[in-house]
Amino acid sequence: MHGFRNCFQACTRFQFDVARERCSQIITWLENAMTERLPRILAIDDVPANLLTLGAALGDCFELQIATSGAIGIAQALQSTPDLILLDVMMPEMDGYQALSTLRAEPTTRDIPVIFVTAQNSPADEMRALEAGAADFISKPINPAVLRARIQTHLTLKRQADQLRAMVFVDGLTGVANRRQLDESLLNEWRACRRAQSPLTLMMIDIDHFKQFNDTYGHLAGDACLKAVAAAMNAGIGRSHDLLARFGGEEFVCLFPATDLIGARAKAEQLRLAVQALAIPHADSSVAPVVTVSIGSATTIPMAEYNVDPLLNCADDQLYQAKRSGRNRVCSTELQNG
Ligand code: GH3
Ligand code: MG
Ligand code: MG
Repeated sequence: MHGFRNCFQACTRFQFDVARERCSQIITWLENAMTERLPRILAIDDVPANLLTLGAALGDCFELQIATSGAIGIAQALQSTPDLILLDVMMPEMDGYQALSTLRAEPTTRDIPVIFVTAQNSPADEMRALEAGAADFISKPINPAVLRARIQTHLTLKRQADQLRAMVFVDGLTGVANRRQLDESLLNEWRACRRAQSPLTLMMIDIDHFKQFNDTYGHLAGDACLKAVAAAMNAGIGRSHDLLARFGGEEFVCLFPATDLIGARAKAEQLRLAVQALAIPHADSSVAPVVTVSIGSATTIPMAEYNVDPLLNCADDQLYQAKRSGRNRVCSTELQNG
Protein backbone atom coordinates (compact mmCIF):
# COMPACT_ATOMS: atom_id res chain seq x y z
CA MET A 1 0.00 0.00 0.00
CA HIS A 2 2.85 2.41 0.83
CA GLY A 3 4.45 1.62 -2.51
CA PHE A 4 1.26 2.70 -4.27
CA ARG A 5 1.12 5.92 -2.27
CA ASN A 6 4.74 6.79 -3.12
CA CYS A 7 4.09 6.01 -6.76
CA PHE A 8 1.09 8.36 -6.90
CA GLN A 9 2.90 11.06 -4.98
CA ALA A 10 5.70 10.90 -7.55
CA CYS A 11 3.15 11.84 -10.23
CA THR A 12 3.19 15.46 -8.99
CA ARG A 13 5.82 16.42 -11.51
CA PHE A 14 3.48 15.42 -14.33
CA GLN A 15 0.87 17.81 -12.95
CA PHE A 16 -1.72 15.06 -12.55
CA ASP A 17 -2.84 16.79 -9.39
CA VAL A 18 -6.53 16.04 -9.49
CA ALA A 19 -6.08 12.39 -10.45
CA ARG A 20 -3.38 12.03 -7.81
CA GLU A 21 -5.65 13.46 -5.09
CA ARG A 22 -8.52 11.12 -6.07
CA CYS A 23 -6.19 8.08 -6.03
CA SER A 24 -4.73 9.20 -2.73
CA GLN A 25 -8.25 9.44 -1.26
CA ILE A 26 -9.07 5.92 -2.48
CA ILE A 27 -5.84 4.55 -1.00
CA THR A 28 -6.57 6.24 2.34
CA TRP A 29 -10.04 4.73 2.26
CA LEU A 30 -8.57 1.27 1.53
CA GLU A 31 -5.98 1.67 4.28
CA ASN A 32 -8.73 2.59 6.75
CA ALA A 33 -10.88 -0.32 5.60
CA MET A 34 -7.95 -2.71 6.05
CA THR A 35 -7.14 -1.53 9.56
CA GLU A 36 -10.77 -1.05 10.67
CA ARG A 37 -11.70 -3.10 13.72
CA LEU A 38 -14.56 -5.59 13.68
CA PRO A 39 -17.93 -4.26 14.89
CA ARG A 40 -18.22 -4.88 18.65
CA ILE A 41 -21.43 -6.66 19.69
CA LEU A 42 -22.45 -7.05 23.33
CA ALA A 43 -24.82 -9.98 24.02
CA ILE A 44 -26.71 -9.92 27.34
CA ASP A 45 -28.52 -13.12 28.34
CA ASP A 46 -28.82 -14.92 31.70
CA VAL A 47 -28.60 -18.39 30.05
CA PRO A 48 -24.98 -19.18 29.08
CA ALA A 49 -26.17 -21.71 26.45
CA ASN A 50 -28.00 -18.86 24.63
CA LEU A 51 -24.80 -16.81 24.61
CA LEU A 52 -22.97 -19.75 23.07
CA THR A 53 -25.64 -20.03 20.35
CA LEU A 54 -25.34 -16.29 19.61
CA GLY A 55 -21.56 -16.55 19.49
CA ALA A 56 -21.76 -19.39 16.98
CA ALA A 57 -24.33 -17.48 14.89
CA LEU A 58 -22.21 -14.33 14.70
CA GLY A 59 -19.18 -16.22 13.41
CA ASP A 60 -15.98 -14.25 13.05
CA CYS A 61 -17.48 -11.14 11.41
CA PHE A 62 -17.93 -9.48 14.81
CA GLU A 63 -16.10 -9.02 18.09
CA LEU A 64 -18.42 -10.55 20.68
CA GLN A 65 -18.63 -9.47 24.31
CA ILE A 66 -20.98 -11.25 26.70
CA ALA A 67 -22.78 -10.48 29.97
CA THR A 68 -25.01 -12.79 32.02
CA SER A 69 -27.24 -10.14 33.64
CA GLY A 70 -28.71 -6.72 32.86
CA ALA A 71 -26.56 -5.02 35.50
CA ILE A 72 -23.30 -6.60 34.26
CA GLY A 73 -24.30 -5.79 30.66
CA ILE A 74 -24.92 -2.11 31.46
CA ALA A 75 -21.57 -1.81 33.25
CA GLN A 76 -19.88 -3.47 30.28
CA ALA A 77 -21.66 -1.19 27.78
CA LEU A 78 -20.63 1.93 29.71
CA GLN A 79 -17.04 0.78 29.74
CA SER A 80 -16.61 -0.49 26.19
CA THR A 81 -19.39 1.33 24.23
CA PRO A 82 -20.21 -1.54 21.87
CA ASP A 83 -21.56 -0.81 18.39
CA LEU A 84 -24.73 -2.82 19.02
CA ILE A 85 -26.37 -4.74 21.89
CA LEU A 86 -28.30 -8.02 21.70
CA LEU A 87 -30.56 -8.09 24.74
CA ASP A 88 -32.59 -10.93 26.23
CA VAL A 89 -36.00 -9.86 27.59
CA MET A 90 -36.70 -12.34 30.37
CA MET A 91 -33.92 -12.19 32.95
CA PRO A 92 -34.08 -12.37 36.76
CA GLU A 93 -33.59 -9.13 38.82
CA MET A 94 -33.40 -6.73 35.87
CA ASP A 95 -35.36 -7.67 32.75
CA GLY A 96 -34.62 -6.48 29.21
CA TYR A 97 -37.03 -3.51 29.39
CA GLN A 98 -35.42 -2.19 32.59
CA ALA A 99 -31.94 -2.68 31.12
CA LEU A 100 -32.99 -0.84 27.95
CA SER A 101 -34.41 2.12 29.84
CA THR A 102 -31.15 2.43 31.85
CA LEU A 103 -29.10 2.28 28.64
CA ARG A 104 -31.29 5.00 27.11
CA ALA A 105 -30.82 7.25 30.15
CA GLU A 106 -27.00 7.21 29.95
CA PRO A 107 -25.43 9.65 27.47
CA THR A 108 -22.64 7.14 26.64
CA THR A 109 -25.02 4.32 25.73
CA ARG A 110 -28.10 6.29 24.63
CA ASP A 111 -27.50 5.91 20.88
CA ILE A 112 -26.30 2.28 20.79
CA PRO A 113 -28.85 0.23 18.82
CA VAL A 114 -30.40 -2.55 20.91
CA ILE A 115 -31.96 -5.67 19.36
CA PHE A 116 -34.21 -7.72 21.62
CA VAL A 117 -33.58 -11.45 21.23
CA THR A 118 -36.42 -13.21 22.98
CA ALA A 119 -38.51 -16.36 23.29
CA GLN A 120 -41.62 -14.14 23.30
CA ASN A 121 -42.96 -13.73 19.80
CA SER A 122 -46.44 -12.21 19.88
CA PRO A 123 -47.12 -8.96 17.98
CA ALA A 124 -47.92 -7.34 21.34
CA ASP A 125 -44.46 -8.27 22.68
CA GLU A 126 -42.85 -6.94 19.52
CA MET A 127 -44.80 -3.65 19.78
CA ARG A 128 -43.82 -3.27 23.42
CA ALA A 129 -40.14 -3.77 22.59
CA LEU A 130 -40.17 -1.27 19.75
CA GLU A 131 -42.09 1.29 21.81
CA ALA A 132 -39.53 0.92 24.59
CA GLY A 133 -36.87 2.04 22.11
CA ALA A 134 -35.45 -1.24 20.79
CA ALA A 135 -34.10 -0.95 17.26
CA ASP A 136 -35.37 -4.42 16.36
CA PHE A 137 -36.88 -7.63 17.72
CA ILE A 138 -35.76 -11.18 16.90
CA SER A 139 -37.52 -14.32 18.14
CA LYS A 140 -35.75 -17.42 19.38
CA PRO A 141 -34.81 -19.84 18.00
CA ILE A 142 -32.65 -17.50 15.97
CA ASN A 143 -31.73 -17.95 12.34
CA PRO A 144 -28.00 -17.11 12.12
CA ALA A 145 -28.17 -15.57 8.64
CA VAL A 146 -31.17 -13.39 9.53
CA LEU A 147 -29.50 -12.29 12.77
CA ARG A 148 -26.30 -11.28 10.95
CA ALA A 149 -28.26 -9.43 8.24
CA ARG A 150 -30.32 -7.48 10.77
CA ILE A 151 -27.19 -6.60 12.74
CA GLN A 152 -25.50 -5.31 9.56
CA THR A 153 -28.56 -3.19 8.74
CA HIS A 154 -28.58 -1.55 12.17
CA LEU A 155 -24.82 -1.01 12.14
CA THR A 156 -25.15 0.78 8.78
CA LEU A 157 -28.05 2.91 10.03
CA LYS A 158 -26.08 3.80 13.16
CA ARG A 159 -23.01 4.79 11.13
CA GLN A 160 -25.12 7.02 8.88
CA ALA A 161 -26.86 8.62 11.86
CA ASP A 162 -23.46 9.29 13.48
CA GLN A 163 -22.17 10.90 10.28
CA LEU A 164 -25.26 13.12 10.01
CA ARG A 165 -25.01 14.12 13.66
CA ALA A 166 -21.36 15.05 13.16
CA MET A 167 -22.14 17.07 10.02
CA VAL A 168 -24.77 19.12 11.83
CA PHE A 169 -22.04 20.51 14.08
CA VAL A 170 -19.33 21.09 11.49
CA ASP A 171 -18.68 24.07 9.21
CA GLY A 172 -18.90 22.83 5.63
CA LEU A 173 -15.98 24.84 4.24
CA THR A 174 -13.33 24.65 6.94
CA GLY A 175 -14.25 21.44 8.79
CA VAL A 176 -14.01 23.15 12.20
CA ALA A 177 -16.99 23.51 14.55
CA ASN A 178 -19.91 25.67 13.44
CA ARG A 179 -22.13 28.14 15.33
CA ARG A 180 -24.44 25.41 16.59
CA GLN A 181 -21.53 23.49 18.13
CA LEU A 182 -20.16 26.74 19.56
CA ASP A 183 -23.50 27.58 21.22
CA GLU A 184 -23.65 24.11 22.76
CA SER A 185 -20.03 24.16 23.97
CA LEU A 186 -20.41 27.70 25.34
CA LEU A 187 -23.35 26.64 27.48
CA ASN A 188 -21.53 23.54 28.78
CA GLU A 189 -18.22 25.30 29.46
CA TRP A 190 -19.94 28.28 31.06
CA ARG A 191 -21.67 25.96 33.52
CA ALA A 192 -18.51 23.90 34.17
CA CYS A 193 -16.38 27.03 34.80
CA ARG A 194 -19.10 28.55 36.97
CA ARG A 195 -19.24 25.39 39.11
CA ALA A 196 -15.44 25.29 39.43
CA GLN A 197 -15.14 29.10 39.68
CA SER A 198 -12.45 28.92 37.05
CA PRO A 199 -11.75 31.45 34.25
CA LEU A 200 -13.30 31.03 30.80
CA THR A 201 -11.62 32.71 27.83
CA LEU A 202 -13.34 33.56 24.57
CA MET A 203 -11.47 34.95 21.55
CA MET A 204 -12.80 36.58 18.38
CA ILE A 205 -10.39 36.14 15.49
CA ASP A 206 -10.76 38.02 12.21
CA ILE A 207 -8.62 37.80 9.07
CA ASP A 208 -7.08 41.16 8.17
CA HIS A 209 -8.10 42.83 4.91
CA PHE A 210 -9.79 39.68 3.68
CA LYS A 211 -12.07 41.55 1.29
CA GLN A 212 -8.93 42.79 -0.42
CA PHE A 213 -7.55 39.22 -0.50
CA ASN A 214 -10.69 38.05 -2.37
CA ASP A 215 -10.52 41.03 -4.71
CA THR A 216 -6.88 40.32 -5.55
CA TYR A 217 -6.74 36.53 -5.73
CA GLY A 218 -10.38 35.54 -6.31
CA HIS A 219 -13.04 33.94 -4.18
CA LEU A 220 -11.76 30.37 -4.63
CA ALA A 221 -8.33 31.37 -3.35
CA GLY A 222 -10.20 33.11 -0.50
CA ASP A 223 -11.93 29.83 0.38
CA ALA A 224 -8.61 27.94 0.30
CA CYS A 225 -7.13 30.62 2.55
CA LEU A 226 -9.99 30.25 5.06
CA LYS A 227 -9.42 26.49 5.15
CA ALA A 228 -5.67 26.87 5.69
CA VAL A 229 -6.12 29.50 8.43
CA ALA A 230 -8.67 27.30 10.22
CA ALA A 231 -6.39 24.24 10.00
CA ALA A 232 -3.36 26.15 11.29
CA MET A 233 -5.27 27.48 14.29
CA ASN A 234 -6.94 24.14 14.96
CA ALA A 235 -3.53 22.47 15.12
CA GLY A 236 -2.71 24.76 18.04
CA ILE A 237 -5.85 23.88 20.00
CA GLY A 238 -4.50 21.38 22.46
CA ARG A 239 -6.86 20.40 25.26
CA SER A 240 -9.99 18.38 24.69
CA HIS A 241 -12.41 21.10 25.88
CA ASP A 242 -10.78 23.88 23.84
CA LEU A 243 -12.78 24.71 20.73
CA LEU A 244 -12.26 26.56 17.46
CA ALA A 245 -15.47 27.48 15.63
CA ARG A 246 -16.21 29.43 12.47
CA PHE A 247 -18.37 32.31 13.64
CA GLY A 248 -19.28 33.43 10.12
CA GLY A 249 -17.49 34.83 7.05
CA GLU A 250 -13.81 35.28 7.89
CA GLU A 251 -14.36 35.37 11.64
CA PHE A 252 -13.59 32.57 14.08
CA VAL A 253 -14.20 32.11 17.79
CA CYS A 254 -11.94 30.20 20.16
CA LEU A 255 -13.11 28.94 23.51
CA PHE A 256 -10.58 28.11 26.22
CA PRO A 257 -12.02 26.84 29.52
CA ALA A 258 -9.84 27.06 32.66
CA THR A 259 -7.62 29.69 31.01
CA ASP A 260 -6.77 32.95 32.76
CA LEU A 261 -5.72 36.28 31.26
CA ILE A 262 -2.01 35.40 31.12
CA GLY A 263 -2.67 32.01 29.57
CA ALA A 264 -5.12 33.61 27.12
CA ARG A 265 -2.53 36.15 25.94
CA ALA A 266 0.03 33.41 25.30
CA LYS A 267 -2.53 31.26 23.49
CA ALA A 268 -3.79 34.12 21.32
CA GLU A 269 -0.26 35.11 20.37
CA GLN A 270 0.46 31.48 19.43
CA LEU A 271 -2.62 31.42 17.16
CA ARG A 272 -1.66 34.73 15.55
CA LEU A 273 1.88 33.47 14.83
CA ALA A 274 0.57 30.15 13.47
CA VAL A 275 -1.45 32.02 10.83
CA GLN A 276 1.43 34.34 9.96
CA ALA A 277 3.76 31.33 9.63
CA LEU A 278 1.55 29.93 6.87
CA ALA A 279 3.08 32.72 4.75
CA ILE A 280 0.08 32.94 2.41
CA PRO A 281 0.94 35.89 0.13
CA HIS A 282 -1.32 38.96 0.54
CA ALA A 283 0.25 41.59 -1.69
CA ASP A 284 -2.45 44.21 -1.08
CA SER A 285 -2.49 44.06 2.71
CA SER A 286 -1.24 47.22 4.38
CA VAL A 287 -0.26 45.15 7.43
CA ALA A 288 2.14 42.51 6.12
CA PRO A 289 2.98 40.82 2.81
CA VAL A 290 1.22 37.69 4.11
CA VAL A 291 -2.23 36.82 5.51
CA THR A 292 -2.58 37.81 9.17
CA VAL A 293 -5.29 37.83 11.84
CA SER A 294 -6.34 40.21 14.59
CA ILE A 295 -7.53 38.71 17.87
CA GLY A 296 -9.73 40.09 20.64
CA SER A 297 -9.73 38.04 23.83
CA ALA A 298 -11.98 38.27 26.90
CA THR A 299 -11.60 36.26 30.11
CA THR A 300 -14.14 35.97 32.91
CA ILE A 301 -15.05 33.80 35.87
CA PRO A 302 -18.73 33.01 35.23
CA MET A 303 -20.81 34.15 38.21
CA ALA A 304 -24.37 34.41 36.98
CA GLU A 305 -26.78 32.21 35.08
CA TYR A 306 -25.78 31.53 31.50
CA ASN A 307 -25.54 34.77 29.55
CA VAL A 308 -22.61 34.82 27.21
CA ASP A 309 -23.46 38.08 25.40
CA PRO A 310 -21.32 40.33 27.65
CA LEU A 311 -18.31 38.03 27.11
CA LEU A 312 -18.85 37.97 23.32
CA ASN A 313 -19.28 41.76 23.24
CA CYS A 314 -16.16 42.22 25.34
CA ALA A 315 -14.09 40.02 22.98
CA ASP A 316 -15.58 41.92 20.03
CA ASP A 317 -14.53 45.26 21.61
CA GLN A 318 -11.00 43.91 22.03
CA LEU A 319 -10.97 42.78 18.39
CA TYR A 320 -12.03 46.29 17.38
CA GLN A 321 -9.13 47.68 19.43
CA ALA A 322 -6.73 45.27 17.72
CA LYS A 323 -7.98 46.38 14.30
CA ARG A 324 -7.81 50.08 15.18
CA SER A 325 -4.33 49.87 16.62
CA GLY A 326 -2.82 48.36 13.46
CA ARG A 327 -4.14 44.77 12.95
CA ASN A 328 -2.04 41.55 13.12
CA ARG A 329 -2.10 41.78 16.91
CA VAL A 330 -3.81 40.58 20.09
CA CYS A 331 -5.81 42.74 22.51
CA SER A 332 -7.09 41.09 25.65
CA THR A 333 -8.86 41.94 28.87
CA GLU A 334 -10.68 40.56 31.88
CA LEU A 335 -14.41 40.98 32.34
CA GLN A 336 -15.58 41.35 35.95
CA ASN A 337 -18.87 39.81 37.10
CA GLY A 338 -19.29 37.61 34.03
P1 GH3 B 1 -10.65 43.90 8.32
O1 GH3 B 1 -9.16 43.80 8.33
O2 GH3 B 1 -11.12 45.18 8.89
O3 GH3 B 1 -11.30 42.72 8.96
O4 GH3 B 1 -11.09 43.92 6.78
P2 GH3 B 1 -11.79 42.79 5.96
O5 GH3 B 1 -11.66 43.13 4.51
O6 GH3 B 1 -11.25 41.46 6.36
O7 GH3 B 1 -13.28 42.85 6.48
P3 GH3 B 1 -14.64 42.98 5.72
O8 GH3 B 1 -15.69 42.68 6.75
O9 GH3 B 1 -14.74 44.30 5.01
O10 GH3 B 1 -14.64 41.86 4.61
C1 GH3 B 1 -14.78 40.51 4.93
C2 GH3 B 1 -14.66 39.74 3.63
O11 GH3 B 1 -14.72 38.34 3.88
C3 GH3 B 1 -15.76 40.05 2.68
C4 GH3 B 1 -16.23 38.73 2.17
O12 GH3 B 1 -16.26 38.66 0.79
C5 GH3 B 1 -15.21 37.75 2.70
N1 GH3 B 1 -15.80 36.45 3.01
C6 GH3 B 1 -16.72 36.15 3.96
N2 GH3 B 1 -17.03 34.84 3.90
C7 GH3 B 1 -16.29 34.29 2.91
C8 GH3 B 1 -16.17 32.97 2.38
O13 GH3 B 1 -16.82 32.01 2.81
N3 GH3 B 1 -15.29 32.78 1.37
C9 GH3 B 1 -14.55 33.81 0.85
N4 GH3 B 1 -13.70 33.57 -0.12
N5 GH3 B 1 -14.66 35.07 1.32
C10 GH3 B 1 -15.50 35.31 2.34
MG1 MG C 1 -14.92 40.48 9.58
MG1 MG D 1 -11.52 40.78 8.33
